[in-house]
Amino acid sequence: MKQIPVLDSHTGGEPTRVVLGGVMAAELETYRRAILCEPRGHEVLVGALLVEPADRSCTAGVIFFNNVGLLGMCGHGMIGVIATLKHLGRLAAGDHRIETPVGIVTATLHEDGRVSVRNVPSYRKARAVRAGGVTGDIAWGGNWFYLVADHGLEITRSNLPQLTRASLAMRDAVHAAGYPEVDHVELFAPPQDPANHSRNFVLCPGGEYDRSPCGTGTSAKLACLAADGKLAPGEVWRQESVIGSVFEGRYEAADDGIIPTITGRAFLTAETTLLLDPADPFQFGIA
Ligand code: PYC
Repeated sequence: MKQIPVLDSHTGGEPTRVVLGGVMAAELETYRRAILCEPRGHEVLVGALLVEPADRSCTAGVIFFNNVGLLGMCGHGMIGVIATLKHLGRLAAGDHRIETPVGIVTATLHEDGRVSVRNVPSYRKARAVRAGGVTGDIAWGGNWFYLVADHGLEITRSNLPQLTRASLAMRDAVHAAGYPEVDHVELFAPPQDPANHSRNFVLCPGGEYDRSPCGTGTSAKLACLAADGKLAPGEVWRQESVIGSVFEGRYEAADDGIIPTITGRAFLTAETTLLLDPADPFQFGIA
């Protein structure tokens, strides 16, 4: 049987499964669903394959993936990767450069276990794009987002089916409006906790919702706030998720955009070895 050792964690409720061996980057597409999907996982899982970095100044390289393909960057996932590497004794508190397919990020492991991710440069590509009866911005934060505030929906757990349906329709509409690169939709509402600035619902590429406030989504939000002059460099933005977990974000000004830093915390949940039996008709997952 093929064996794939993994370590699971969650960051603000959103799970990450770090692949520690058994799969090389060139084989990832063959094993992607086996690692993430049923019967060994579930559609919400984000995978992180550790690879040798091309840039030797980096501690590690990471390829993020989900139930439908690869992700450019993943904020909650990067926080999970750093917590995992700390658990394994492979890194200590301090700054660590980590290579991703969309650029190098710097992850700082704090003494108290929190992790800050200085993300790739982020920017707003288009403002006030009308699609599917709503208006929103298109922004890059390591993945592509359509960010919408005028949706008229309650961002609550009891409203998740409606939020998911509406966001899927908005994504189709924004593709038809000329932005086929958008694979995440982010809806905003006032926070439930007055200590925070905003609450969001984030639709992920495979149709699942992000339990965390989404690190790349919060980066895209910071880029829009900066472009509108609504948040100053260094000022803290507390983004609350649909389940109430929080990321803290701030940014530095950069040419044509910003460099966001997102802070959160991950907790380990399982250490296991996945087994793929050649006799199992579902050895590669239920697609
Ligand atoms: O935290 O960037 C993120 C993320 C992307 C998809 C799920 N989480």
